[in-house]
Amino acid sequence: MTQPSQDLLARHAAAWRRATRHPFLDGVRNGTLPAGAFETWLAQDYLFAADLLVFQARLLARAPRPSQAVLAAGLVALEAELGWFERQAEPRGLQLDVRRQPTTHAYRVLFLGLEDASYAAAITALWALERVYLESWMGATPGHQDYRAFVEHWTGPEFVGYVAGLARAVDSALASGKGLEEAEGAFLRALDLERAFWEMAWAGGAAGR
Ligand code: HMH
Repeated sequence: MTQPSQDLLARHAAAWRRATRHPFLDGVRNGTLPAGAFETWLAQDYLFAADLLVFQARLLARAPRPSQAVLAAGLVALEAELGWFERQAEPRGLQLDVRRQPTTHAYRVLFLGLEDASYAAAITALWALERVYLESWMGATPGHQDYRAFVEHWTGPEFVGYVAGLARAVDSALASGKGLEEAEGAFLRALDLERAFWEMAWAGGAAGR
C-alpha cells in the first residue's frame, strides 16, 4: 500500500506543479528576476515564517509522542531562520517591518483555522508547505549568485531530512484512514497559497514598486 503522503502527491499532480514551478523560480535560477520581486518575497516570507512559528508551536503541543521530535527540532530551526532572514535583509538594506500583503495574510488565516482542525489536517498542511519549498528551490538550483544562499538553505541535506520526517508524521497521522478528507482539503489549500505566494512576489517586481 502506498503511503497517504505519496497518495496525496499522486492524486494532485497538477496542483503540485502549479505550487512548485513559477517564473519567479526561473528568475532565481538564471538571475532574471524583475527588480523588487526578490525583495517582496523576502520581506513577506519573513512575516510568513513568524506566523508559521506560532502555528508550529501550537501544533507541537498536540502532537503524538513519536512526532514531537521532528516538530520540536523544526521549531528551533524556524526561530533560527528568522534570525537568518534578518541577517540577509540587513546588507540588502531591506525593511522587514512591512505590512502583510493579502496572500501572506491569507496564510496566517489558514494557520489560525488549522488550530481548530484535526491534528492530521494540520500536520498535512505543514508537510505540504515545507515539501513545496524543497521542490521549488530544487528546481532553481544552483541559483544565480545573488540568490544562491537561499537556494542552498532549502535544498540542503538538513532540510531534505526534515521534510522526510514530516512525511512520516503525516503517514502515521493518516494511517487509520480516518480524517483523510479534511487533510486533503488542508493539503490543497496550502498548495493554492504556495502558488499565490510566488505570484505575489512576482507581482512585487516592477509593478509593485
Ligand atoms: C510561502 N512556504 C512559504 N514560505 C516558506 N518559507 C516555506 C513555505 C517553507 O518554510
